[in-house]
Amino acid sequence: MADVINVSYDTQIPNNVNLSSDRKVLKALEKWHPGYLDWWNRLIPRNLQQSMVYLRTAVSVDPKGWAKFDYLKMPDYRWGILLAPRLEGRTIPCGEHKGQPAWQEVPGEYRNLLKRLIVIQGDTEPGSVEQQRFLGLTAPSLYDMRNLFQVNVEEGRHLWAMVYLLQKYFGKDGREEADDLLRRSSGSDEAPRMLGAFNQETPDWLSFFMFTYFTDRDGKMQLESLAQSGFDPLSRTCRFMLTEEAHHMFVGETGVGRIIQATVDAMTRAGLTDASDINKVRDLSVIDLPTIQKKLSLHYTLSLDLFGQEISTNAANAFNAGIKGRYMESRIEDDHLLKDSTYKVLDFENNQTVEREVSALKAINMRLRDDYVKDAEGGIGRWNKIINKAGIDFELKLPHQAFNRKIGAFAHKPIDPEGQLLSSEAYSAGLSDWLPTTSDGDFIESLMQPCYEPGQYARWIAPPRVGIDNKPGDFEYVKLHMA
Ligand code: BYC
Ligand code: FE
Ligand code: FE
Repeated sequence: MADVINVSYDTQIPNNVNLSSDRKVLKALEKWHPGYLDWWNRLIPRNLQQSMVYLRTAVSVDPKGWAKFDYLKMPDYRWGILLAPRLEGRTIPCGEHKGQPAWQEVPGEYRNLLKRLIVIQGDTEPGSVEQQRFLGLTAPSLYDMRNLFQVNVEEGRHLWAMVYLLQKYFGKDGREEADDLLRRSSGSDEAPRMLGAFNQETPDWLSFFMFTYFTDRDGKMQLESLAQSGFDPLSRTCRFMLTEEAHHMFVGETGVGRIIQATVDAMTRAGLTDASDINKVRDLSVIDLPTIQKKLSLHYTLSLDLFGQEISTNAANAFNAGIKGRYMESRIEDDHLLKDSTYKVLDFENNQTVEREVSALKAINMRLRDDYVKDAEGGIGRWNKIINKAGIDFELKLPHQAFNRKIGAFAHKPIDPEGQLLSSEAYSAGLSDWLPTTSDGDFIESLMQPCYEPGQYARWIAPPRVGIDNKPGDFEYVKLHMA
């Protein structure tokens, strides 16, 4: 049967996986659906749910035109199940089954390994929406509010994507896992989200933009490696999710860039050139550059933790099984088995950070993290250009990978942003210079006043260069429902 490119609407759940003739899975999804809607409706504040938002909805998996823009209320968003088209003759790209036909059903021996990865992936998606649930109330513009909600509904769809895999391929325990994805919640004491970064607060819009820049980028890298999976339905799902992911990182990069722009513009108008004179800059109602650096360091290091241990048997097993590949696996020129090759990992030995050559198989997480760091560096350079252009002497930097870590070789070590091991006293004393403090948070929060006039922007953020879907500057991206 030919692959379906366009979404079919003959069931409640838009899909291109022929759900209407897959009664068992359709029934399971229909049973799960009300719980999902209930989760969504309880999450986002009511008057925002009633507002008309100019959103894109995926209506096809054709790269040339997969999305349609229109006004709708978020609860009416059509969360669909979309898999990228099957690639003719696709084979398992790596590990001991390399070259065999990709699996269309779950390989029994890897069932638990596969299920665990799908559950972890699925757990992050609703976690992020929970973290961002109140930001609409302080949106700096309708444009930004719309982008927030676009990211939110798509993360909701990513949850659907993983729930579909669990319900279609993992029987009864898949259905239980799907229910648990709605039971856990970000920051909860009894049932928190699985990975640390998804239990942190996203208290303000600077955090939101840093999160979408750094943490959604972990999402991109993990999805890229799952898109290499020998389990074809997972690969196809992740390939389509990546289409949506690009916008999330765009929101993050341009959001931070626009905050920096507003800061340097305000400094220039006031004749300030010293970025370290925090109070004078804050008096202008913009966010000072050192505080932006602290937020950057926080979100970057939280995201590094999402790559797991530098040396990992789990990761070696997943690669060897062909369940998870490397970033751009098919473009790497080696044997894709890694039995005899080595890779350099960062480690901590004799109280120093060192590079150590280990089995490449065990270093799969480290390699993905290295690819992530390279990918993340690009935007930092572009942010620094905005600062340079304004003639201000300040440079944003990624801190050393050993700083502020909770997972891996550097977990809980008193290492500063330059990678130097300190005494625990010196480390504690330095923290307020390196990571956001309560008073930094209070200051940012004081700026978080909603700005809901079409075409208007809060003072601390510059307008975007172009609109969404080529809309003009004063376009009303959200028609607010005033309760
Ligand atoms: N927090 O051998 P290791 C996204 C555990 S983001 C808590 O390194 P592995 C998104 C680990 O589970 C992408 N625990 O493990 C972004 C293991 O426990 P067990 C999400 C952690 O499996 C923004 C033990 O420590 N997707 O999509 O190689 C918005 C040993 O560790 C953590 C994925 O992550 C942690 N940070 O690596 C919305 C893809 N790290 O099993 C969405 C799926 C490690 O010994 N996940 N542990 O009890 C994976 O591929 C891997 O599970 C990990 C961990 C990379 C996360
Ligand atoms: Fe996602
Ligand atoms: Fe995302």
